[in-house]
Amino acid sequence: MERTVVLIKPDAVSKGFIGKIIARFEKEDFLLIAAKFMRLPDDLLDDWYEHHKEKPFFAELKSFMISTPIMAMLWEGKDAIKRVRKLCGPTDATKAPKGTIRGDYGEDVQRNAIHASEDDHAASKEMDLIFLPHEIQEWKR
Ligand code: IDP
Ligand code: MG
Repeated sequence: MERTVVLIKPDAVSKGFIGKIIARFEKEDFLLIAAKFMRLPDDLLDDWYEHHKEKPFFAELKSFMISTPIMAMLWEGKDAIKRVRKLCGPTDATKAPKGTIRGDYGEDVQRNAIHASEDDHAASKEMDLIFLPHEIQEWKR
């Protein structure tokens, strides 16, 4: 079983889409193993978006990400990383097909409703940045 980190971002949180987005994952039989409604610390965001730190939109991206609490979750399932990325759709919500989470709930390339770990390496880094071991539910399968 694979684990992946999902954040419901401030645009979707402020529009009341948390429940609708969670339902998408439950419908695909992913299991929720950890969750926190939290405001992300500034230094965590520097680490999280390290790959964008030289980009002109970096400061704006960070201020967007701290504008409200986010819903951070750890979802478990078969091929979770790839399958969850597929459910999210492409980064630019204006280009994301309807039926994907970004296509249905996102606004644009920045305010795109959701984050999901890109690969194995990102998933384990992001899991460690947000969750302590005792906050993770180990289901017997
Ligand atoms: P991803 O979220 O689809 O993995 P990344 O390229 O890793 O896409 O970018 C991380 C986040 O940075 C995006 O989800 C989006 O919120 C923001 N972002 C990416 N590209 C741009 C841009 O060109 N302008 C503004 N924000 C961007
Ligand atoms: Mg990414």
